[in-house]
Amino acid sequence: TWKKFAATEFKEKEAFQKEVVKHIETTLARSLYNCDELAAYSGVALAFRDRLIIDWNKTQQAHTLLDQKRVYYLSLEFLMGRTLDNAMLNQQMKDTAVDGISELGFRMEDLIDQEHDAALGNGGLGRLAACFLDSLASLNFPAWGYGLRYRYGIFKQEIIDGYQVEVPDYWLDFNPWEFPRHDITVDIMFYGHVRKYTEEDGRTSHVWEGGEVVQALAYDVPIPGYGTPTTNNLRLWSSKPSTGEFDFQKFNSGDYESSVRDQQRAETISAVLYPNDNIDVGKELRLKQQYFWVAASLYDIVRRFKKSGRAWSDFPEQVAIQLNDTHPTLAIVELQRILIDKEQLDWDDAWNIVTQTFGYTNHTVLPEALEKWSVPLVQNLLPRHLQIIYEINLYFLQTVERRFPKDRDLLRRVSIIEESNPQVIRMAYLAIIGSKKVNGVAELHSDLIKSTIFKDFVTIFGPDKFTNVTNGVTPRRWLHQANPKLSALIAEKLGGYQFLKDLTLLNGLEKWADDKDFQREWMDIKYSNKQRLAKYIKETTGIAVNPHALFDIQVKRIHEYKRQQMNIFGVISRYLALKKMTKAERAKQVQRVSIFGGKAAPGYWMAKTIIRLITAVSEVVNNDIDVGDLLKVVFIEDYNVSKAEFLCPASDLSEHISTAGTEASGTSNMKFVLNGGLIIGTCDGANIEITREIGEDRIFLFGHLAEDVEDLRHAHRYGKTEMDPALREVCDEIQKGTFGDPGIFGGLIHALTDGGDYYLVSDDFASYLATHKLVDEAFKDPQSWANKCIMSVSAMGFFTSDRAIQEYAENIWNLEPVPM
Ligand code: 26W
Repeated sequence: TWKKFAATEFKEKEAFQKEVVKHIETTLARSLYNCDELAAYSGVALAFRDRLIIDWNKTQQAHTLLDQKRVYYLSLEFLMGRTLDNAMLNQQMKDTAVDGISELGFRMEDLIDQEHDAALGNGGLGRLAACFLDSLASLNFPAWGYGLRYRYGIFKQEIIDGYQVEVPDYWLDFNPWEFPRHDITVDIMFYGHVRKYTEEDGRTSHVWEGGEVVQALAYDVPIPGYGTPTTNNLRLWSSKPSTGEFDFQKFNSGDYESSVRDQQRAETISAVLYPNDNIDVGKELRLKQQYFWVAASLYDIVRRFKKSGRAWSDFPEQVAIQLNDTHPTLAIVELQRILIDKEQLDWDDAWNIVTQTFGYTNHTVLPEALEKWSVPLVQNLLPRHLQIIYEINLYFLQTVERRFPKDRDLLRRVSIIEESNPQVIRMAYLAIIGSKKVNGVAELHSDLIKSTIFKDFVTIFGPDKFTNVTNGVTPRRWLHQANPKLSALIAEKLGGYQFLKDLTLLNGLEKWADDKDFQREWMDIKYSNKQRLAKYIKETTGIAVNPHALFDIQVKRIHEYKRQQMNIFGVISRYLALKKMTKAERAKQVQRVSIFGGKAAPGYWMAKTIIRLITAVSEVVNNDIDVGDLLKVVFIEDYNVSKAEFLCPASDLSEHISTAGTEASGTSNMKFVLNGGLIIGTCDGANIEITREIGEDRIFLFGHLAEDVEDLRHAHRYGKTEMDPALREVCDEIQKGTFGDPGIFGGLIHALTDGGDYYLVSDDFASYLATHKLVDEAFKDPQSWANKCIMSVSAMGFFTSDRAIQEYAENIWNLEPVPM
């Protein structure tokens, strides 16, 4: 009987329309007469959600029955963006839906625009996790993501009087893409104490007890693959008071406030995403978030494994857990605790299982971003975990000492505990020691971690433990969804959309790169994407930009190491040069629009000052009649995934200009090139591999190499450097007050002078400006420019996240796909 009534999916336009109307009238209780765009969006979303659920259930049943190895991707951030468009495209149903919805009187773009971004991440690391989920499902890998269901994602950025102002991002009013699982809860303990006792057989055991208990409630999000029914699961945990904990006694006796306070304290854990990118602040609530999420996830993973009835020694054959940076490193300690304290395994058997299960991905070498937790904090919050960490460290140091006797300094250097005051736990070291494999995210970065921050561990464990998996991006969202016209043009030439599943097929474009008609079609699409952006800029900022001008875009988190300050100094330099020119000279210049976007961490004062300088410069330059259309400067408010989707297709040039050796990989560099833009960049992160793939002639590289950085910094420290003259001129102009009260920008100037110019802006400035000149020259030759763009796209196959996931599956997880 069940089968007879099981849900079926719609395939035709009319069936789709029927589902939409049904949802609007019943699920949403609206009618034809009060159906606005939000209601229509909701109806479409619910109709697609139904289809997704069917595939999701089937996939999960199949994966459970097959009982193959699964991978669990633990990430504190999943920067998913919007879901509807992606769901329609992955199910290859968008055309039907667009048609169907227009007959109902709506435009699909408007409905898509109603959706709130799921912004549960800061930047690169969170978006990478989202691309990986897309690839895992598209390649039919059995995989789950585990994360936190923040009530507030990354703040919304408003620009008021030129300054960044943070506004809370409450995104959960209506979210059709998540399913609360009221039956899946885990009690999580904090604080308390450890009681030691002796078992009957004489062994010592430990119980952790007497702490405060908070409940984790699971919310599941379906993750569809492209062109396959495989639909994986993203499980996000939400915190609430444990049922035993909410004090009805207090409540009934009238002490409402204190009982409500308890509830709020529990809910605070998953309330808000920490808005820091690449900076560790070490707050207790953040540690609570980490343990809460890790403990709930491991409980869930272990529960699932135990249901299969296998022996513990099979655990690493059934389960791979990937740690997205060190944020989930406590999972290593928690699994060891479960195995020894709850499951009564011997330490060594347990530790063997643990170290075969985990993989650790490092995403940054910046020292200020490496997580360290204070020992007293951990002692108080997780007393049993601290004991286990000490023990892991003890056994580790003993083996090191046996292999390298008498090297006391080595022991000090590699100890998980740093002997500072207070002592701190080096989470990266714990992650390395507890994992089977450690990887960086681009070749240069993976080499750098081996030769710098993790050097000693390469000596101890040997080089094979350390590997590289260069990042990638999903071409479904970042080409097909973001740039449907270009995707269609490519499909027309390649005879279909297979390239979306095998991106190396793009190399078939090569033979069209010199074809004049093709170049024109290609550049027409670029132009229409630029027009759309120009319209958006006009509507949101009032600034009129000419879509024929060169669009130069730098969008990413604002950080000194990413050097947005160098970009805006370059813009000022260009402005000063234009001012000095005669009319005739100006007439020969390339028109440019410099576009910036990105959020500054709320407590990162320098980053906020950089934003302030950009807005100040735009104020002056955009209103200078001498300059007119030759130079416009725009700051796009509240850069997020949805905005990236219309910015990437609209660039002629994008900037990836970090100080060499500081940007682990970068992923927007890949998105921009994939959309037919050229890039200016340093020899850093994935820029290097992009150059290798597309060819040196198609990228504007400049600046010093990573290997020079140490010496250059040293020279600055000893006052052996003169500031670059062009940069000097820029600084003088700022200090003259051309861009408003120079006092505001004192910090930026100071960083270049007495501050020692840590990010080497002065050292790279001349080469940066010279390279921009080359860009101008290249842009004056539209045919050669178009050829460069097409040739670049044809060589981008390597940078799909499908390739990255395949490498993880083969070299790290030992994971097989499940064909559906
Ligand atoms: C503890 C504070 C904190 C928060 C976030 C430290 C570090 C992070 C992230 C690891 C920073 C991050 O997002 N790194 C970026 O990861 C991307 C994906 O691998 C890379 O492409 C970027 O180069 C890297 O900056």
